[in-house]
Amino acid sequence: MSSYPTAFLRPNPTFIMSEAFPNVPKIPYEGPKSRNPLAFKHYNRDEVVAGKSMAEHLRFAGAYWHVMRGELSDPFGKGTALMPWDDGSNSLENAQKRAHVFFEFLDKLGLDYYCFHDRDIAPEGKDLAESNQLLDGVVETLQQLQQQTGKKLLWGTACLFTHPRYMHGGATSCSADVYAYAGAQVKKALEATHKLGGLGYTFWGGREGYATLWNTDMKREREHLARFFHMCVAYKKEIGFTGPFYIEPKPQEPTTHQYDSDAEACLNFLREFDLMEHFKLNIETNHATLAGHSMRHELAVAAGADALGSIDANRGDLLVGWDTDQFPTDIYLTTEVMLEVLKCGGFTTGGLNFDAKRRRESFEPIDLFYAHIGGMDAFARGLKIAHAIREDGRLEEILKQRYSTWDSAIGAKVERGEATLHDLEAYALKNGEPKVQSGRQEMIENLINEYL
Ligand code: XUL
Ligand code: CO
Repeated sequence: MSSYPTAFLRPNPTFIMSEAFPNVPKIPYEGPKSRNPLAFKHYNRDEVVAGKSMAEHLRFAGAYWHVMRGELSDPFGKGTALMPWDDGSNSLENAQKRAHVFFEFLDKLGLDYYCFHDRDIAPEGKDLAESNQLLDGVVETLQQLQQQTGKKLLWGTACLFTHPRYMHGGATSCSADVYAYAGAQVKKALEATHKLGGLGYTFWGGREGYATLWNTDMKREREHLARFFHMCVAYKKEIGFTGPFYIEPKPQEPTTHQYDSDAEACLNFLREFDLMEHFKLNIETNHATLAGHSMRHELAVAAGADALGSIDANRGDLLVGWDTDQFPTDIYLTTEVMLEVLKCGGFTTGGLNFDAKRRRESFEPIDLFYAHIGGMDAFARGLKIAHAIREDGRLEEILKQRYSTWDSAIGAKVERGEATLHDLEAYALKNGEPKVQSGRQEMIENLINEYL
């Protein structure tokens, strides 16, 4: 066991909310005419849209790793972010202080949820036992902060990609010893998530893939990953954690190829290894576009399999080929996302987690607020527009008409699973040359623009 002094593991009993952002008030809703950059123009948390408040629909979460640990480095330069509250040390006290600052941030923005990796909230110790102890210390602080503020954990996860031991992967490592270490780390992260009442638990396999096939036994690695997930399912049941597991697809970066490359690949994996009932997907915009898909495509694939669990809200840059994790500000994008979310009945355990970071040049703490305000307002508009499009009903009617031949005669027979090729032939001979209709794409796009 580690000899970390237990006094440090006790959270501060007096608990005083820090004032890391003294010049930032609680962000108010001031409406579209406001010119105050520290106010919401569209996100009015209690305003009811389609029978639910905006806050209930959108379920915004702050990402601990970006807000508190994002130094804003890029592949060519070191971090620029100013974090005056952070002493830069790996001490437990510093980690606990950060947690207080984070909750001040959540509170001022009115973010109801948050997400973390184990190693964002607590430092890595000299060995696994000490790392676990440090994590316990911060989890206690977070538990207190949640109780005081009513904020909730949307999901937790384990960081199986930063430490050099994971250079070949965690659950797909060529080393069984590393695999065991990864299992131990996930076990602890699951316990932490459960203790904090987490609504879900995410697996993002950043290094679960390969750099080159020359040194990789892909079949074996995928089977190891499936066994890993089955062990996690068993442990989840053992501790009574009832939230869903999410897989977050991404095609590459840092690997050349990640096994969870896109929604279809994830669903195939889950079906192949009999894991479907335990997992949903956490779809991230910039990962979708890196995979060569639109965000809407990935959401539709997940929703089609009844596996749309949660969303990592961000966007990429058309001109930059890596995961830039920018804040979502494009109303067209947020409208498409909210159309898909509303279509499948809204979030249950999931939400919109801002897995997004400021640009390296936006290095002041106040920029954290501008960034999130913009993302929240963009999604509030997306929600309202998506609802208006659905209320209007014209789009739905166009789709209904487009597929109307499936509602009767041979179409209905096929859908009921009662048709054979003999039936199709008999019908086609009698029916003659089929009449085809215009897809009306431009007309539909014009219709959508009426709402923007
Ligand atoms: C990395 C990424 C992660 C996951 C959680 O691209 O999106 O932050 O969301 O591990
Ligand atoms: Co993410």
